[in-house]
Amino acid sequence: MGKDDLKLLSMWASPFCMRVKVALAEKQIPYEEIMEQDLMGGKSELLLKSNPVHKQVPVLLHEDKPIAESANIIAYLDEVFPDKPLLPECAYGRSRARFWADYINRKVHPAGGAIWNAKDKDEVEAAKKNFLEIMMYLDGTLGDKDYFNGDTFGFVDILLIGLSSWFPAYEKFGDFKLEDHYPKLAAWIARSHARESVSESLTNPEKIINFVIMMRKMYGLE
Ligand SMILES: N[C@@H](CCC(=O)N[C@@H](CS)C(=O)NCC(=O)O)C(=O)O
Repeated sequence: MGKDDLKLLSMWASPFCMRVKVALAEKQIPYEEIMEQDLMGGKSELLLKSNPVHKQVPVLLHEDKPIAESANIIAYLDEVFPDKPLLPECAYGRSRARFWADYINRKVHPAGGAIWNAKDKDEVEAAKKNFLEIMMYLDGTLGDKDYFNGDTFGFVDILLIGLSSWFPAYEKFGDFKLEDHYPKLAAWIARSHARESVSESLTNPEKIINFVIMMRKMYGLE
């Protein structure tokens, strides 16, 4: 498999792109990253052609064939490159992984976005409460395990750890610390960040916070 076979249409602030980068790093698959710098302004022809339905990054081009939606891309990589599997071996384990993947995909990023998008203190408090309720179930299913599926870092960990790149921004604008509410989940973040695949794929939190400040100004929130 040469580097030219896989291209990732990406954007530095996208937690969904970060997920795919973590998966590629875990599986030690070489690829070329093509940064789509300007998602708000001009999207490239390549992105529009590769993901005409959602027009979003990430898109993985495998031998020029486009695959969209981060969780779908990671499941595809796991099927096509079965070394170092990310999804559990047994059907029950895979079904649980897909259940939590769906929960994370639907809930976490929008709930976090509501915190930094809030117009006033009451909205911040309501958004923070909702976010923490969502995290409660994730903390519960993680329990005392090192990773969501047990001892090995896998599919569900990757989906959530990508999104965790924005958690410092939620904490800043919501004025809370996740570890005060869910120490086990906070320890899981620290444990996951100690992996090279994660530390090298996630954007520095300060850069994300500055990006959020820029968007808040753009939306007239500060
Ligand atoms: N469900 C998608 C979400 C991808 C997504 O929201 N991408 C954002 C960047 S973080 C994007 O491309 N936004 C541009 C737009 O929506 O126009 C996935 O998991 O890949």
